[in-house]
Amino acid sequence: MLLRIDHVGIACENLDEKIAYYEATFGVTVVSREVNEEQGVKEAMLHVADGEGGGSYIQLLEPLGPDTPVGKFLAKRGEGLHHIAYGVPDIEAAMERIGGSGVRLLDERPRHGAMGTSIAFLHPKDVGGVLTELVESPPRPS
Ligand code: CMX
Ligand code: CO
Repeated sequence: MLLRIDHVGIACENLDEKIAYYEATFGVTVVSREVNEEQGVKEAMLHVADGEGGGSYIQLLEPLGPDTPVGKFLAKRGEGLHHIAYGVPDIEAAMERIGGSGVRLLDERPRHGAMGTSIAFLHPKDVGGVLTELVESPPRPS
């Protein structure tokens, strides 16, 4: 059911500074920068690797304000690992199956994620304390 680790989401105070740090330290490059008002974030995706199921990335997240998921997280816990995101082939099927097992879905239907993806979150309290995101990537050009 899971294709790969699509990305790890990392909360930070200053996106530009954190991008520069990741580029200098790990030699990764930014492949997308977006503002996602619905998620309350300014974000960058840094490419790590490509596999059969698609790419894997580091997602750096700066909150658009204090009253957003990442803003609240920073105030409570400070900078660091915010969520893990798994690639799935069919997000609606995955949500139905995982939701049916009793895990609370934070989204009733898929929302828009970075780079044209569809995303949905699972409640961290039902996943052993780990905020978990499901990601369906758009079809790759053949
Ligand atoms: N990882 C693990 N636990 C988390 C967490 C996280 N990222 N964020 C919150 N929690 C925990 C809190 O520590 C708290 O636990 P305690 O009650 O034991 O202290 C509990 O969950 C409730 O947290 P809260 O601070 O009261 O925050 P809310 O309940 O208002 O919101 C959550 C938490 C997960 C429902 C909310 O952050 C959410 O809906 N997240 C999904 C959307 C999102 O994160 N978008 C940004 C990323 C976008 C992207 O990846 O593209
Ligand atoms: Co994410």
